[in-house]
Amino acid sequence: MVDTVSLREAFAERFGGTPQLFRAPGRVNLIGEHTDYNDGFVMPAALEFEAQAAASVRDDRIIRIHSLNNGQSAEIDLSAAGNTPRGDWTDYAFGVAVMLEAAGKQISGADILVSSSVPVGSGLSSSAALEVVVGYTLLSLSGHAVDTVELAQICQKAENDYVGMRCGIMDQFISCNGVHDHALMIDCRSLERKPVPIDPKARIVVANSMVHHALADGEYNKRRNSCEEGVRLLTPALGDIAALRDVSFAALEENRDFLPELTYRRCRHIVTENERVLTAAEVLERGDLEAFGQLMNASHASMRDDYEISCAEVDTLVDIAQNQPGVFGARMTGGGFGGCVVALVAAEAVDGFIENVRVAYREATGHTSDIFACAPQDGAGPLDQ
Ligand code: GAF
Repeated sequence: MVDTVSLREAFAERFGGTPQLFRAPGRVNLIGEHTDYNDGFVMPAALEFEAQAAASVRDDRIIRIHSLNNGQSAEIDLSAAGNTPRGDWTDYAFGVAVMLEAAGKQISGADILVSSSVPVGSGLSSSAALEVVVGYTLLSLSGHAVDTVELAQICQKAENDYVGMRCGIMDQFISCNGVHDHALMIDCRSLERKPVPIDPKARIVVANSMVHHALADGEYNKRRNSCEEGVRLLTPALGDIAALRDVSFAALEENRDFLPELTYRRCRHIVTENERVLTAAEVLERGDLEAFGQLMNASHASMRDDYEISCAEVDTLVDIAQNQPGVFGARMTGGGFGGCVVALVAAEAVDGFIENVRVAYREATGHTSDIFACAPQDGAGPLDQ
């Protein structure tokens, strides 16, 4: 992570003047995968990894952006008609500017320098962190109060309609609304949220498989289509269902003959995952870490076997993690096809866990996993000046 002094200096060198600083975190999801776009439940936490922006307002309608991560610069003129995606990282930033305007939030031009410590392609939401920090920055520089629920929705819209990735609301929502030392139980239909404290006896540990399979976005959209197909095919039997959130496991089982086998398995992941998240929130509240860990393990099995979004390296990493002393549970986190594994580990066992998992995963795959214990953070905001 770049320190704030260096961030200011880099800004002054590139654009001149004194910037304001903002931040937006990446996330890890403890449980509830692919449930967000089914109007269901998720339980992410915001991470220490974050996107940071140094920015100042301009007196025209041009947004210039420079990334310290890749050294690239780009600009967009908000007053010009027909700003279209370029197919690169700038779409996450400019897409948010375009969607803010479309939502009726007139924004000023700005010079923005961004720097992010969220590893790209690791399933920790580097894109949502970039969207949210840019959105927060543009709103603040333009004198708008930031409504963090609305900002999450606008950033999701940017990703859906400008970038072309049909993601749910989870990543943007937790980046906007994370709570220090807590996971956040989110109802992705009502957008109600409840902070759930993490028992100090346990630590959230994230291990990066260091692989990312390129088919991720296409497969993601296919999973969404399967869920929508499930709703369509179940509607005649179940009546008015808006999303798989409205289907109980018993109802799914009774009506499975209406679904092709693959669609049935996709739906079974979502329906059972929603139930797992609801139970997970209950058991975490009463400090039953063993029960929470079992739900994490079951979630992984469901992602691997029913939703088929895991891959060999991630399964190996999960298997190694689940079999360490002091581990309550472990599962893949994020969209899938590589990326990170999250484990809940007894506080006193964390050091041994990190060492053992690193060695065993390297022996099994040749990859050296980045592994770190996390302390959940607050959502986006100004960066300490
Ligand atoms: C990605 C998406 F962006 C989220 O909306 C969510 O669906 C997640 O995959 C899977 O739970 O991070």
